[in-house]
Amino acid sequence: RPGRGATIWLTGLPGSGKSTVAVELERRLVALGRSAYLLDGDNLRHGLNSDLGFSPRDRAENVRRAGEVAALFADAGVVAVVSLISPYRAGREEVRALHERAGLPFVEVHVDTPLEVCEARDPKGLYARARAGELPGFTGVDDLYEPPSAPELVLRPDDGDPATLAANVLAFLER
Ligand code: GGZ
Repeated sequence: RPGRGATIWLTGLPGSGKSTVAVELERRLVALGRSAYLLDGDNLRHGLNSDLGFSPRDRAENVRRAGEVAALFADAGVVAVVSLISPYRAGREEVRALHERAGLPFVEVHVDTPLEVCEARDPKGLYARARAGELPGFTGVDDLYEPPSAPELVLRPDDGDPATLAANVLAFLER
């Protein structure tokens, strides 16, 4: 095995920038010769999780499956970079416990971009649609986001652009 596997779990509001950081992090890991693989919520919902919507129950199942898959990658020696809103603390804690039971490193990263900033960015226009009532149950508007209570790492927009934030995660991993 070229290196030890791990799961890097990015959680945050829609538009927080977690997917952009995740892409950059995966790219940097591969450039360093590590085997890394990106598991993005939006992509998983086209395949593995195509049967799931956004009810609390479906989100919990979405997080559970992504956690199981990430643990398999980590067990195979791959760094799984997961980008998922994963809004509920309990679900993330279950994924953490799964990794701990298996002796696999789990790094929870809170992409802590304030709601106002996410909403101002609104890269896909989803906040606007949610405010107009066209997207009921949108995280941050009328659905809950529970921030992590003890994440390994917090990334804030003031800390820099996505490339810098990805570099911060790498620096944390190297310690
Ligand atoms: C939140 C939603 C919703 C609702 C569609 N709430 O920015 P995006 O568009 O591309 O990424 C979001 C994605 C969220 O999927 P996740 O699998 O990460 O969510 S969770 O962890 O909560 O299961 C967003 C889009 O799906 N989207 N409707 N109602 N995000």
